[in-house]
Amino acid sequence: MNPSISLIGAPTDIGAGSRGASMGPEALRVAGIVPVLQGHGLEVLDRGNLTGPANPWLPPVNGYRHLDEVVAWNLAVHQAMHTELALGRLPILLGGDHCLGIGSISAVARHCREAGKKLRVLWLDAHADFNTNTLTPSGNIHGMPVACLCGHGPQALIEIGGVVPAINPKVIRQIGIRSVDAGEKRLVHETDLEVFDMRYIDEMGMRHTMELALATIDANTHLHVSFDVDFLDPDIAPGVGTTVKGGPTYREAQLCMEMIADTGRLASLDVMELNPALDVRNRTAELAVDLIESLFGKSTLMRK
Ligand SMILES: [Mn+2]
Repeated sequence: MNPSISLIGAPTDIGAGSRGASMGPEALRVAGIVPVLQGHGLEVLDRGNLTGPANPWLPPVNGYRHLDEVVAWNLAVHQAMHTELALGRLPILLGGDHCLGIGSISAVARHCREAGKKLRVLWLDAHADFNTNTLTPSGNIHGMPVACLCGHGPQALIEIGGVVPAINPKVIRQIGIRSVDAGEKRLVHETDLEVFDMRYIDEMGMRHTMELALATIDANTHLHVSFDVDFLDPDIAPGVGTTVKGGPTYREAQLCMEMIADTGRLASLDVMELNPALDVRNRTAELAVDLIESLFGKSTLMRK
């Protein structure tokens, strides 16, 4: 049965190191996300945009930039995502910077506890996003969401889902990683996070990577994808604030999305860090929508 989709816009760059991800939701709409999904026979409701505090653009305090504002936005995201999941709908969070993954995934985890579902989180990103206030070089909280979800972070963020940690690190699979800070790397190893970095993808290929990342998913699994657009190679996706060269190509990204679609288990999605201020005629938004289309079953291959 086709899922009913709810779009939730979160127009903020409160956790980012450059301004402009606040325009991401509108760029995805302009790129046609609603008609593209409808074209696959999906029912789509655009819930509009959440609201929250403006970006005061201040320096970090105790290793966190804009902590109070980040908490406010994440509480709004948590509530909105959880509401859609409780209605039996498939929410797509239109970011917004990746700090909002805390509110989104804590809501998904809470829903899974309530519904007796197993959770699997795919974190598609150039970065591990596993910093803490003592490890971070910048204080930007969009570099910390995975650590916060695993219980490393300020109380106000780690407890948003009602349980600390919000998720067991074992449910996460990180894919496409190619930029990790030194201290962050240590914590990733200590936590035993399952990371398929670009070296792994280079050596083993995207197909083998995705087979492993999706292994043991069953009919009772809720699959959440947190898609940071900086996952993609900057040659094809320039419209993000934290580009890192050497990411997946167009074909590799398509295969990644198609193999996720093949599981039939995708139940929630974040599309994060798209920054129209850095984009070229909205091409990164159009690429993101193209890949989302594949996530929902468009096959670029000759398949029946
Ligand atoms: Mn990220």
